[in-house]
Amino acid sequence: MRYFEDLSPSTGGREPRAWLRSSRPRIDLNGSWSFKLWDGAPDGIPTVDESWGALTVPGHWVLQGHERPRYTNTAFPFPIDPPYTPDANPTGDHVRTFDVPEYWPVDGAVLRFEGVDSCFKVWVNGIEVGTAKGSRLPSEFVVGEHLRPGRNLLAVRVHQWSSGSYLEDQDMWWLPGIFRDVTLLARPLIDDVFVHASYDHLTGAGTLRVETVPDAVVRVPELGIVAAPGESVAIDAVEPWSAEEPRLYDATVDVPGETVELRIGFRTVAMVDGLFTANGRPLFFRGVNRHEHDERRGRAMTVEAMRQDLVLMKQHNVNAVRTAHYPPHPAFLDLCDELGLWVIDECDIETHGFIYTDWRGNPADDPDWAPMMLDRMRRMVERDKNHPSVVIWSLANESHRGRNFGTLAAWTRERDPDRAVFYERDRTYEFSDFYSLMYPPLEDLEAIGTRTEDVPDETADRPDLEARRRALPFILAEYAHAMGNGPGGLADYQRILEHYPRLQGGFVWEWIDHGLLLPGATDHVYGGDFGERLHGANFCIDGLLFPDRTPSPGLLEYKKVLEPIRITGPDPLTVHNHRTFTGVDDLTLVWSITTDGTEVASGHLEAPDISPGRSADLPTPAAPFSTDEQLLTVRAVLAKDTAWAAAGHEVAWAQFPVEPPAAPAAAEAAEAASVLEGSPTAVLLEDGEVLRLGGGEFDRATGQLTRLFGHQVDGLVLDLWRAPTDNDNGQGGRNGVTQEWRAAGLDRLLHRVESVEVQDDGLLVRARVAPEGLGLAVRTTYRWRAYDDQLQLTVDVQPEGEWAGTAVTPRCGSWPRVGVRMTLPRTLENVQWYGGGPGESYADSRETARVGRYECTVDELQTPYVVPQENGARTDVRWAELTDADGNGLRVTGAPLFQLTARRWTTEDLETARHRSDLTPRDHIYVNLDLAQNGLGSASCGPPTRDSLQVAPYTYTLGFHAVKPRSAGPEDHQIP
Ligand code: IPT
Repeated sequence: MRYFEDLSPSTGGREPRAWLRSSRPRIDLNGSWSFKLWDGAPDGIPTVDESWGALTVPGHWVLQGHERPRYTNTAFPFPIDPPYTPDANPTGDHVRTFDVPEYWPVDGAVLRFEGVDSCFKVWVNGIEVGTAKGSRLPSEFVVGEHLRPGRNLLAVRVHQWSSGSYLEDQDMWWLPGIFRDVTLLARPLIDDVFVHASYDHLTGAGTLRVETVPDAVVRVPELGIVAAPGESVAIDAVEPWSAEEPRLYDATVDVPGETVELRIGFRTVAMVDGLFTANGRPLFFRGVNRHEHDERRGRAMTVEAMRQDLVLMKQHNVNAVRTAHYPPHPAFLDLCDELGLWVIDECDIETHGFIYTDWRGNPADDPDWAPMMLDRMRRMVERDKNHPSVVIWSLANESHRGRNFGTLAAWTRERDPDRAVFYERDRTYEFSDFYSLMYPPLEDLEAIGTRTEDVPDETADRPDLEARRRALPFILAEYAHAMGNGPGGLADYQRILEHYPRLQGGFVWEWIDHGLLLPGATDHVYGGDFGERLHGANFCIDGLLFPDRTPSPGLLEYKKVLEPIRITGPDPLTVHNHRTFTGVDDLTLVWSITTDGTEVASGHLEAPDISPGRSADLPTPAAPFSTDEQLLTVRAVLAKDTAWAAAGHEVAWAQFPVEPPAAPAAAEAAEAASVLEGSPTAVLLEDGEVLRLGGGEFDRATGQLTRLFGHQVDGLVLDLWRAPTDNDNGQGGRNGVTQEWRAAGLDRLLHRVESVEVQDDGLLVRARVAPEGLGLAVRTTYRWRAYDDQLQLTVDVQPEGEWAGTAVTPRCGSWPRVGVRMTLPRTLENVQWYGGGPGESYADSRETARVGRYECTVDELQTPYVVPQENGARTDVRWAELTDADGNGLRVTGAPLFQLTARRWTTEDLETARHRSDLTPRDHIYVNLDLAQNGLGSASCGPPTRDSLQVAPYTYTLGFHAVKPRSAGPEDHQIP
């Protein structure tokens, strides 16, 4: 059997060990290598000739112009024929020379690969030294005897497919290659180090024991420790490590000729009374699932991008990361130690594609595969065992139930009893210290919180296992599928997660969109873009970051709902500390009061020190008198710079309406007068085919608005449609609403004006809005009136006919939106509004929208989802203006609120576009003024949306005004 198809994990390699920062000499072998791609696995030793090209290592050849990347979600892109691979097994030969200096200690030197996807063989100076599998794990070969001073030749043959691929069916791009660092290390004298650093929260004492080679000396200068290997040293008082205060102590391990540098964090994790604790306190994970992804480099991550990920997580109140679904580059965990994140380190095992054999032949349940699986677990645990940030070992993802997990869990517990073990997919949870699920509906989560969940089928006749499972704490391994526009509903999940102690937090799926930018391209590609027959489409474009690492609105919403400090009020104004370990003395509280969006007062509040879990009341700032809308905004910001944000960075905020002091009678009267009820002040003029009312001109025959305060407008009609989001579409048609919306014809509504009635006080247009081919309809009236400088429109909507469904017509229970659409001249491209912002918001993703005055251009209102879909709505808008460069334009007011969307393309353009570049600006601006939109949800992989916009009668009112040039208010917020 060929080595890449056998079940041996690797041959000729060294035993796994920790990733160490050593003083021993090393030669960096990253850089430009010679490269040749073969269709299948060639024989013989790679030999460079003129047909070879160059390739950058670390890197994936498919992202450097050789063949193409491939994306499938669950399906293996080869027959399920374990352990075999198809003959067409792309194989990349990589060759480079390197110089070993005369003085360099070749004896016992080790060649180390941090990650090669998926199987490789290595030759040094023409001598085969070994093979390895396990893409996201290190391999080491002793090569010293084959080296010589001067020029040496290194050849690596990488097979895209191997028996190992059956264990690597993660939902991500298939990206072969030497994608992590390659290094030649002088013989390690300190072979391995295992740090055990615990913390006793009752006494504040620490214990340190470092296992390493016999003659080494362990030093922690700051603590005055000089210890022998294996010696247990008690320290009376240490500062513990936590994600909130990631205190690290520099340490060294020395032998003559080698120093290893360590950063030690003292912390103890334990299960106490059915809860997972660190340093004596139950942890609460505000987490994300993170794949390694770079839009150009794939999984060949730079350290800068890793740091950027973690800085962004910290800035967005994320405190935990699950390394979905494989061990990350080792430098990532160093950064987690340094910046402070709790880590679930997940092994490189996923056999998901066996769903297509109904799990027949699943390697996880086949003892023949146990050695290969255990090899992976050992390589992860040994490599990462010294990171205080890693608190949980995850055996795998999505590999069903299998006996081999028992082997992995037993070995792990034996080797490292000081951490917990996690595996989600085995419904008995026999080998896991946690109960866990993915994407449950809220009701299920609530039942788990109260321990009233249904018994899983798998434990129904195993009372012993069921009793064990029911006692376990719960982690929500994945939820809130952030595909496209969404997720919605984060606040609902958070409320439940925080309410029940058994629920120890969750991990949103997922951190970053996997869109790839191929050389020279401007659009991000996803599955199907190369005409592949089997692919996962855009299912991996489901992150909180866009592929270029710009935060999406979903991440901003997550930041808000995760706030570890909560501010409630306004009277009493209370600050709640939801942190686990630390007080709030790193924060400053600042407040401001705005009147109609303009700041009129501001100040600081002295925050008393509040211990974790406690709260304190503060004096509510007093507002000056006003009859206009007044809002108090209180923000908790960092008082000092940290490693991940500068002083002033906002951690939490809240906004409250200010109750004005009792208003003097005159002011009340003034306020009453501004309410637009009673008699209209302008009358309708008939002028041939044109009707004039206030600033509006209408077509006599159709009742259509044609001009507004001199600006040409078109097509102001009822609109119920939006470009479906990925979450509207559901998963394979399940749980989504798009199908139902299309079945009800909402994507093909036609309008028939029934009457244009000129009335004493205005114009009444009655219309029937109904889909092609169906009998249902929406009776719509547009009532126009004019008051002084305002033209007012009241839209009344009455559903009629078979919305509830009949034997032949499916039920349609919700509408995408209720509002009007209209077309404006393209020059009215400057937008100002007073309402929710600065970014988009939707019914179930609006916690982060703050009421204020904002301005930007129509182009800047767009959210650049990789796959175009509904986006960019601003909610709770009191008024909005669209003006041209000279300041002429229109103002729209709500009564009191509306939702604004404006773009240079139509909803239909947005709906049919598959990539950003499919959207071409048209000659107009298309504006939607809505009463409401359907929620977003996360049904692309999850339960149906809860915040649905019911099919029902609605009435709402808008006012239109002219805008003339004036100077902008100095307080207007700019969208950054
Ligand atoms: C879950 C996978 O674990 C994850 O890798 C990803 O594919 C996610 O779904 C959806 O994007 S599997 C879950 C649907 C049972």
